[in-house]
Formats: sequence, structure tokens, C-alpha cells
Amino acid sequence: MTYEIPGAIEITPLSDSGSKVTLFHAASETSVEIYTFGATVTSWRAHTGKNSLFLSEKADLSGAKAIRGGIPISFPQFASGPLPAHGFARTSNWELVLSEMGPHLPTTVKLKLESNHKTLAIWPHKFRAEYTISLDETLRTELEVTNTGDTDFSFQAALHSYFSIADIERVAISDLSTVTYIDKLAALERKIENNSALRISAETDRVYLNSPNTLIVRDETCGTGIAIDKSGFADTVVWNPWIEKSAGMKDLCANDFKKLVCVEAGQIDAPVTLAPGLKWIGIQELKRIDL
Ligand code: TA6
Repeated sequence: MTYEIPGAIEITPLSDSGSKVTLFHAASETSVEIYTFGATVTSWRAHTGKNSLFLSEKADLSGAKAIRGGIPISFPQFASGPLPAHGFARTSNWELVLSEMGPHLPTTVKLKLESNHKTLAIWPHKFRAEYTISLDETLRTELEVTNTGDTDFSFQAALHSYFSIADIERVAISDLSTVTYIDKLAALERKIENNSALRISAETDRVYLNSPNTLIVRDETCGTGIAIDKSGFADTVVWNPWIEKSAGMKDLCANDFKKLVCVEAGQIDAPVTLAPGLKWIGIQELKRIDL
């Protein structure tokens, strides 16, 4: 069965693994590219062709490792732990299971990942994950996790969004003021954010707990911004590797830290526990704004 829709959804088989799926939304003149490897959105382009997501020029797109940039999915674990970093979702091959478009509908695809011998070997829980990507004036990404087994399981999840910016030192993230965050660079100390406009001038790795469901990332150099709306995800991660950490990352160019900021919708501090048959849904909606 083909899921291609002329003028709306193109599928490019990749020699290494999976496919690249390109969505077009004519009315908003926007497009999105998704690798079925990791169900990773790698680009979200405005009518100008500019990618609002950061994708490293050194990103490995072969399926050998997680893609450096775009919106990798962290599931069933966020960051480090007993599983591979950020879990196995971002390095698994997802299956395209639905595509649709319409004159007044967003262009939409759905990808699915189900527990298999590889996941069960490291995470002994039966699950189905479905990831729906919808494009119109906004980019909506919805992660649904269903417990298809017969025992409870708990998980973390995040949409590890990399945003493309002109100059990290002229970016402001609002409004996280008064929100408690875990500072991963200070022995996980819990602190309170005092700035209504968070600016980054050094390596930053923070999990903001029960953060506002609407945040704005302002690129003051370009006079543009991204509005991030989330639901189902309680927390927000803010990350920039800065100079030293970037230098140790083979899939990042030395100065890339200046051109990216990660603001990630996540369910991290309070993992989700699902009973058999139940499901959890996390949604992120991105919209470009003029400042
Ligand atoms: O989301 C922030 C973070 O957890 C950082 O600690 C850093 O490890 C980043 O994710 C990237 O992780 P990765 O495994 O993709 O290199």
C-alpha cells in the first residue's frame, strides 16, 4: 500500500534504513521532512525554505545512530539510565501507517512502533507507540503510548526539539520565571528560575518542572520566534552544549552551539505509569511568530 499523496506526501526510500517522508501544506507553503528511522522530524521549512529546526551538517542519517537535530523522540527513558541514552525510540525503525490531507485539513502522517524482540530484550514491556505529525500553519506532533501487555509499566518521554537560531547569545526563552528546575550541571540541585526571559551564555542543561504549557523562543537577531504549546508533557528541558561539550560531539560542528537551542517538551520528573490497556498522549504544537 502506498501512503503517497501527490502534492502533499512524498516517500523516498533510503538505502540504509527506512524512508524519508516529506509533507507539504500548500495553503501555508510549508514543508516537513521525517525519517522513519526514529520517527525523527528533521526539517520544518517556511515558505522561505528556511528550516526552523536545527539539523547538524554532521548528523548521521544512515540509521547507525540517533539523528543530531530536528525532533528526536526520547522514550521510554529520558537521558541516561539503564537503557541507551534517551531510550530506543529514536534509534528504532518506525512504520508509516496513515497519511491524509484535505483542502481544510493539515497534511498528516502517523508512524507506529510496537514492542519487538529487540525492545523486549532490554525493556520487558509490551507497548504500542503512535506518533502523528500534522502540518498546516503549525507543526503538531502527538505521541501516544498504549500498554498492550498485562502488567503495569512506567516510562519517561520527551520531544527533544532542536531549534535553529542565528546567535545563541541573542535568544530569550519565556516565561519560565518562578519555575523550579533541576540543574543537571550542579549535581541535580533544584533551583528556582528568576528570569522571565531566560538567556544562555554557557553550557545549560535544565529540567523545568511543571512548566507553563506555552513558551516562546525569541530569536532577537532575526526578529522572529517560535511559540511552543504542549499538553500531556509536564516538564520542559532547556539545553545547549556550549563550547567544550560541542567539541566532544562528532556529529556537531564546533560552532554549532551558537546556532541551536533545545527546548524540549517532556514527561521526565514524574514518569507515567500505565496499566494494561491504558494509553498516554503527549502533544507539542509549534508556530512561527514575528516579534
Ligand atoms: O536534553 C538534554 C540532554 O539530556 C543533555 O543532557 C544531552 O545529553 C542531550 O540531551 C543530548 O543527548 P544525546 O544522547 O543526543 O547526545
